[in-house]
Amino acid sequence: MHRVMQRNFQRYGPIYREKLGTHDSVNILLPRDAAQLFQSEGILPSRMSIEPWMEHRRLRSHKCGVFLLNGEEWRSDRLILNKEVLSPIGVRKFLPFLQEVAEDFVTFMNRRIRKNTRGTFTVDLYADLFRFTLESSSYVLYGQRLGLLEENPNAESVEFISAVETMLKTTLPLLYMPPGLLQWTKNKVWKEHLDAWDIIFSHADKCIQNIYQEFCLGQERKYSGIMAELLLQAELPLDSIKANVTELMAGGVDTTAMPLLFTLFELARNPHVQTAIREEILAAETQVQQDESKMLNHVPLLKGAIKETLRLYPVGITVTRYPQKDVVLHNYHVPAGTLVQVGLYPMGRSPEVFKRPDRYDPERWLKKDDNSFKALAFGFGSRQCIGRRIAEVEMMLFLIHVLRNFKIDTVSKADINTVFGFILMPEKPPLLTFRPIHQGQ
Ligand code: O4T
Repeated sequence: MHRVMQRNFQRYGPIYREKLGTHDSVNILLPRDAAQLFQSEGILPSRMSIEPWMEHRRLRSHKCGVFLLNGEEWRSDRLILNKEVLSPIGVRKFLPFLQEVAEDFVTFMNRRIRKNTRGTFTVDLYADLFRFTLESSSYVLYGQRLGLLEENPNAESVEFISAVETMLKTTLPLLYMPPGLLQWTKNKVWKEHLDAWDIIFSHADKCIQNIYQEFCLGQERKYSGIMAELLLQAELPLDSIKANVTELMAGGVDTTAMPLLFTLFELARNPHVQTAIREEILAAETQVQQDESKMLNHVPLLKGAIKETLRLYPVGITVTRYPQKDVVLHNYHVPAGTLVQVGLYPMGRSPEVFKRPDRYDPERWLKKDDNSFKALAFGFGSRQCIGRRIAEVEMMLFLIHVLRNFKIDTVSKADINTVFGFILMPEKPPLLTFRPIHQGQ
């Protein structure tokens, strides 16, 4: 899908119309056209809905979270959630939780390295990164550790991870089915999709239940995650809290694990970039005397590396909008209600937009060049990814701890082939080698 879009832009130019199944869309890739689209949106932006997900919620009479809601319902839930999930106050409260899990990941890696004699460790980090991101998400949301970075993680959480993967993978083939046809198709994919959702919701429900019980017992009042804060504030009804916490929980696994894998791979095959970032981290440490919450504002090159990863490997390959009022894009009149897609993958690799797009060069984000509307992987404006701050802080702290303790190398320097399975993933996960940096070396 992402490569087809890239070919279409190369063939038809920076804007083209397309009909994909029942979806009629206008596709753009230039930052100034994206700016036009986003600057014309109102206070209730709406995205392409995910029909199979809506169908599941209807079938099981589950409430929708902000990802699936639209209009005033979306806005009222979103404004309440923003305070705990996206605001700097919310971030300051949950940051220490992410620090703890990032440190535990280093311990988890060292334990495995000590096991094998050679002192280095070559591993397919795919599964481990999912454990890290699920451990982080559930700690930030429920204030509870799942123990996924211990010797033998509990089976339920492992089942949850594979359910999220299955759900995402089965979403794509169902996405372009005419709505309403889903429930009549006996086909395997729809059944697999439903089963995966049921596992996701039952697991999230269990976590929510025992937080709720603890909460009702009136625990001592220290911050114990986003869910507890939402219960305390009692601005959202319990079933809305459940729906949104389930989206945050399931939505924070693959979407954060993939960019981490791609970043480690790019740093492994660009050792000078890796060294520059490691030096920036060590310098920042002395500046802030180990207070890592301040550190995040002293590592611009690391921030650039994450932007560079999301440029080349955007987790969501498009940002979609239905403009509420007519808009002019690239001198074309686009009537309200048309599905407009910003092709993030083609934009990120377009020489019209980025000089030397093939180079992994975090510095490009630090230059005074005009980078506006070029870093859109988390979307834009009031409807941007609500998990953005959790994901950014989680990735920054993970990379700070990993780069401080290990040199990363990769077996093959060849480009990774990417496939689109509702999120952008590597066709074959790269093998990474971890070499411990003994403190003070
Ligand atoms: C939509 C969301 C939060 C649930 C289960 C989600 C996911 C998931 C997600 C989060 C970005 C994306 C991109 N697709 O551009 C890849 C799983 C909710 N999510 O992965 Cl209940 N951030 C997806 S997008 O269409 C938003």
